[in-house]
Amino acid sequence: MGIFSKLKQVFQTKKDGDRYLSGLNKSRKTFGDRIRSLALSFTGVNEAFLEELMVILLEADIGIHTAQKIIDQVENRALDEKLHSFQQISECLIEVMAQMYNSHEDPPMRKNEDGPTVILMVGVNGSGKTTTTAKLTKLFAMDGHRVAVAAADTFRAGAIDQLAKWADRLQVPCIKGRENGDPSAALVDACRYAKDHQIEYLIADTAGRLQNKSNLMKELSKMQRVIEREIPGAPHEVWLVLDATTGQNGIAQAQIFMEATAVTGIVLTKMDGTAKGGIVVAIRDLLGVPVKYIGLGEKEDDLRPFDIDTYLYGICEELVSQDD
Ligand SMILES: Nc1nc2c(ncn2[C@@H]2O[C@H](COP(=O)(O)OP(=O)(O)OP(=O)(O)O)[C@@H](O)[C@H]2O)c(=O)[nH]1
Ligand SMILES: [Mg+2]
Repeated sequence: MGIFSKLKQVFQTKKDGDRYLSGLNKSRKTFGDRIRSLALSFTGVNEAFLEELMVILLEADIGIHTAQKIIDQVENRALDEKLHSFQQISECLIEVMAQMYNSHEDPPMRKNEDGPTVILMVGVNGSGKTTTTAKLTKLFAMDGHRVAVAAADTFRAGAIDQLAKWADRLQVPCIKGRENGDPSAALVDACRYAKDHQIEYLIADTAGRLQNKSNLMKELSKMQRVIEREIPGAPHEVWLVLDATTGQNGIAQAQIFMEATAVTGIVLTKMDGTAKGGIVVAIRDLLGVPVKYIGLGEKEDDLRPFDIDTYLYGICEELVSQDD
């Protein structure tokens, strides 16, 4: 089965396919739709075609390093496998992107079988940590889990209230830090609460202050230390929240966080607001970290687990359906 048929099949199983399509609308316009329009001038895999392809990849924010790798592979495969038609080449392109993503192993989410599973949310300010904490709470709660949140952003005025309001609305406990207090104290309280109340998932929201690497390292390692002291093995997951609209800049941010702590996954927010959806492939190629969830809007229901097939379908719908 060709990759287009496979993507279509995967997508058909989604109950909420429309949500993916509307959330990925902007990226589809700059990526899939433009690749499709290359069919009009296509005369073969020659320099002119590869140049146009490069421009599209760069405008989708795939980044020069990853884009060049993709182009080289498409060119080599076109030669080796004697691919001539536009349909064959476009399938080859999407397959190369899928393989690039799938070439890293994704361990399943680490879960604590003997108590609360702790997820620490980190990232620069405004990336969407607090909103994503609320959205994750909703997803886990809808799956029937007992969830609590820790408001450990004691730095920004109003941050604790912001999460407390979400928690109220979602009817889950929120363990609050004290404004300007030590975030680690809030985390200790939250871990104790989670243990005493049979909480399955404790999601900890942290401050997103911009700071230098050594301060970031100190702060993150202190938080991790106190959590681990309360719940051995915790935090089980550290998710870096990245704003997709920042494109390649997000990669630089991710690198700083990855040097400061063991990031186990990425949540890519604001995909609905950007044409830079290609960043998913670049993140994976350059950092190797899996994208766990994508944010497709501001509301509590606008978070989706990430899978590469649905994503590729979402950014190339008409291209994938061209043989229908
Ligand atoms: N369109 C869109 N907006 C989002 C998404 N995720 C978050 N936002 C918006 O981004 C803004 C910042 O979100 P927050 O969750 O407060 O970000 P934060 O990382 O907690 O910010 P700080 O606490 O200041 O560090 C808010 O207006 C959110 O509604 C998303 O997936 N799509
Ligand atoms: Mg916040």
